[in-house]
Amino acid sequence: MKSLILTLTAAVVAGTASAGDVTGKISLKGTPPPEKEIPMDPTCGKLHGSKAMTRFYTVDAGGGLADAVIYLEGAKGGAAPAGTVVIDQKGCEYLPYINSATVNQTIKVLNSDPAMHNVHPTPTVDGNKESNKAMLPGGSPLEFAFPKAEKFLRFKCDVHPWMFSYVSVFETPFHAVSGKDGSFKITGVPDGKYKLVVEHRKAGKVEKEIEVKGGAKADATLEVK
Ligand SMILES: [Cu+2]
Repeated sequence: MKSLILTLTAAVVAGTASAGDVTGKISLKGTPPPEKEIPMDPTCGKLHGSKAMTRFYTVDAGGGLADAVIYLEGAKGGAAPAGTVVIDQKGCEYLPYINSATVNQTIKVLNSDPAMHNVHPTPTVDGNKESNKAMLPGGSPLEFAFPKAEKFLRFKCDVHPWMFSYVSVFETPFHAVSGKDGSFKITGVPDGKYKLVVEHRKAGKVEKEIEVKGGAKADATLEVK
């Protein structure tokens, strides 16, 4: 009872516990090397339509870098992961290329192609299970979940050796992937001080200390390696 009263008093003194969104833009400095054309087989070439290219650096006209993973390192609290991470196989490519998930969150893989794929996650952290499942055209979605944190956990297709997608799995629910313009949003972050980390498969990593007070803005720049 005593601790309950103390807790209530603390809440009254602090006012309403506040949370907000951490938003910002990830930019790329430098000129990335040109992407390479992916030599697809004729069936996939037709399904893909346009030229298939690697997606190492996806940068828009304003210098915004897509596919960077942003997270609040070690941050506790927050809601359980909402919803499902969905990865589609379309035009013999995984979409999105880069994803983020919370441990044990459902990752659903679809097949929108009239072609067979083979979904093969290849985790490297103990406790995360490798599996390998064929997926016929129109097949039911496959579901995966990983109990351990792992950065850039790779999914590949054994039928099409160029097909890759990566899912970064976190203990904390506070993570996001930057969109086409480099922008990102991590929702519902309780007020406090955090270490924000930005990581990109090719451009490496930057960290910055941020303070959230009903939300925060945090831009970051990565450099071409
Ligand atoms: Cu495939």
